Amino acid sequence: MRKLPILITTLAITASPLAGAQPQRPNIVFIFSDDHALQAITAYGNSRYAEYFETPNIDRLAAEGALFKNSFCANSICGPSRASVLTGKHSVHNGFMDNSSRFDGSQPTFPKYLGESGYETALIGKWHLVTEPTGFDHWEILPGQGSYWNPDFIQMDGSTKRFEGYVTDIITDKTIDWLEDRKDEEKPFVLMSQHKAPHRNWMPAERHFMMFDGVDLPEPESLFDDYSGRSEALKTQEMTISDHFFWGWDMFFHEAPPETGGMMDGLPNHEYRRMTDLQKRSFDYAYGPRNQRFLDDLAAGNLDAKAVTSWKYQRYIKNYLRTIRALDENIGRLLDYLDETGLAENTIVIYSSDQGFYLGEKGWYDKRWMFEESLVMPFIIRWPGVVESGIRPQAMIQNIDYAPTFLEIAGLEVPEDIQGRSLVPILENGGDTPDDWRDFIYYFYSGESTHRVPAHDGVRSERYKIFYLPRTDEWQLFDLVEDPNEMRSVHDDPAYAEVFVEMKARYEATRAHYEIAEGLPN
Ligand code: SGN
Ligand code: CA
Repeated sequence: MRKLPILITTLAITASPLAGAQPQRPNIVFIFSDDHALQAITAYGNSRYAEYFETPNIDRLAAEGALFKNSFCANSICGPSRASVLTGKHSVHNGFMDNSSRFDGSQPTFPKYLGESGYETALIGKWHLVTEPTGFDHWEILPGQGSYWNPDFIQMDGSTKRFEGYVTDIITDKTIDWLEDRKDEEKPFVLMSQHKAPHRNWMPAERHFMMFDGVDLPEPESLFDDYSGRSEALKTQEMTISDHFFWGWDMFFHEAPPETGGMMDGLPNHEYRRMTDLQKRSFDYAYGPRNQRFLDDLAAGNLDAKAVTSWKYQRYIKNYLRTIRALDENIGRLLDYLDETGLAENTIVIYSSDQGFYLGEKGWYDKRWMFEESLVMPFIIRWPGVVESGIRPQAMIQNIDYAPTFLEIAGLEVPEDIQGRSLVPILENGGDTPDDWRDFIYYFYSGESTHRVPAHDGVRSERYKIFYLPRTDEWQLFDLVEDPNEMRSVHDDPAYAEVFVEMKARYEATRAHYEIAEGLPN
């Protein structure tokens, strides 16, 4: 495989005494959400929900900047994705392999490099890397996954404070407050505003409880996938809409009815328990009658197993999109603030999310697999005066590219050990892919026990995807042109014999390039 060059910029570090003479380096506002699927962003196109649901503010950012269509994750879960963003490295090299890891905060990260060069650095919202944030002048984070309702925030002195209201609104309030009260207005800043939404358990804001009432949203074609033509492992995961939702936690019932309806018992809606009496009343007013209708139908025997799954899908997708409505509104609020204060002019704004998500495709919710829905990440960037409005770069990028991009934006050298590549050459060049850009992205999932998705790693080119499942010693190969929904692995199809050999070689070469030790993942 062609060696992927590490980009070294020759720009001087502008924290030098000469800095005053140079134009102010741009500020960076990095808006990051949790589990936002591309299928639920209108600007990404082809959303099956487009007739019913739009993301006008994210779309506005996309209209004014660049939207990367081929944007991928290195490891499709929360902590690992965040660790890759901070370090510019694959999981194996930053040490955060899965959500049971602890982030080694002593390692270099892009906020540290930027801070050392004179940026003011702040982080607000979801962190989820277990250890305390390092490299930020200011931080205020949710504990672990955080809560939607009346959330707690860990303060820099180690104490925890509770704030009444809805988490997405509060994170935006805190983001704007930080901008308002910035200590040193002479310094450029990097601000990471990181949302909990739209992560499970998909609790909407009160103002969105009734959204989509009386509407049926479209189902994905593969909602009732039988998993034929692919590894048996697709059958043994635990993330189906049909069997792996909890009555309380996911479906918003107060207690399990006598008939199970294919749902699991045991995890109540502990978000409800956090609500004030008034909030609870409003919640019950909205969900109570709908729940009762379902229970009556179930008891009357009007719903077969398929109909129950369809009902659960509706409950799920509506709540998911409702949480995104609040997210999009708040992104609009932040963009307006940047406009009104004039900050927008010299501020780069990015919208991204830690990985993609299944919205019923293949019968699933959640992520983890190397299949397209969870492999992708939204990446939208607006950079006034540099990025042409509305461009759609085609280069295959990954979250390991964000850190080197921020370094180059700040005029810093990209250290040799960073594995990603700066996107600046793409951004400055109308979105065109440089000739020496990568042809393959690498993906690694360690196979933690949550949801029982087995370990696998692989590579994807523009057309093909191959991954290896070490526990069962199996290969999967997909032709994304002939089979965009990845319904049939062609690893043993004679017509693909050559492609299979070629892709296996690419897999080995890419692993060698990123220095993935033999035996990993296991
Ligand atoms: C929780 C969720 C899972 C989800 C993980 C990881 N379960 O464990 O459904 O896959 O988070 O999500 S829940 O019962 O607690 O809601 S991640 O985005 O943090 O990686
Ligand atoms: Ca996530």
